[in-house]
Amino acid sequence: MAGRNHLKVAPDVHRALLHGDAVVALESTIISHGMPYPENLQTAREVEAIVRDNGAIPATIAILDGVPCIGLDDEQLERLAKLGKKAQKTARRDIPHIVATRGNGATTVSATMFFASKAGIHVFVTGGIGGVHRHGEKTMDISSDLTELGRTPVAVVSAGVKSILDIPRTLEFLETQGVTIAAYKTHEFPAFFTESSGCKVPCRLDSPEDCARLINANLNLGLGSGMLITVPIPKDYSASGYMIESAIQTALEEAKNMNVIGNDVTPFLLAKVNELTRGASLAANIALVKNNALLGAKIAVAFASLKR
Ligand code: PSU
Ligand code: MN
Repeated sequence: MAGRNHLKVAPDVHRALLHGDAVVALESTIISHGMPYPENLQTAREVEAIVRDNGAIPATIAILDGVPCIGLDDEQLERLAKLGKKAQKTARRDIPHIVATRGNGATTVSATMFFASKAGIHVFVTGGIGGVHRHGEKTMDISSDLTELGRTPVAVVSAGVKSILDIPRTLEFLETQGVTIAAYKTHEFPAFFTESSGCKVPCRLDSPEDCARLINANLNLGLGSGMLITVPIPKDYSASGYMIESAIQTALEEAKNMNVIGNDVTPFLLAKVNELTRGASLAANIALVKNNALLGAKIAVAFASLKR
């Protein structure tokens, strides 16, 4: 496969792929930019442990010293967590630059999907994906996660997109890109911190086996596009979810009043929401990522057994 020689695949990931065993890809921007140290390192380790405990091999993906790594050992995980925002947030378009300059890149959903696909991994777990920003119809600020989903056959397990984005337009864009969207045990598209966005999803799946069959059909047909499997935030955290949601509304008002625009909007909103909820948003974020990892591992196991 083109590009595969340029990847460094961790020994346990390599072995699993060779034997057709279950593997789950994990992104690294969530570690470097999505959470503060040391919660980021602890969460990354716990997520990997959940994947292992449920029968799959975790492959956290990042570019270290210019080398795209498929699977990180504990030392590399710690290095990335400590680098934090000093690592470059790396989307698809940034990959050649980070590799050519031997930089350290924390991969977003788009770059992680690209590398997972090159390595032959079909299941990928994250917290939330990027989307169409509010006023995206004017600014054209649309995450490359959405176009990657249209062109790369990897299934992304996530809790949907945050309501700081424009969720209906995000779903329209995904439809245009031909991305299959399925919701787990519901017909609602989740809004990250809450289980409901008010938007419906055409396909409902009720078991890891259902998910595995959907992934298998997509691959067998050679559609070439990716899919989004959404999982609502666990019930224990959805109460704080609604509190966080109202903080998001307050933060949006404040951003408007203070004339915060463009790329400054998202960091402003997230910082404000964290402050307003006194850390509840971080706890909810960690809980939903772990919940996604649990399902993702089960899907990868079901998918591997379909292939035997
Ligand atoms: N959404 C979240 N948490 C995250 C991200 C998105 O709820 O950590 C990260 C992911 O790595 C995602 C990226 O791929 O942000 C999207 O960034 P952008 O909007 O710049 O494409
Ligand atoms: Mn953007």
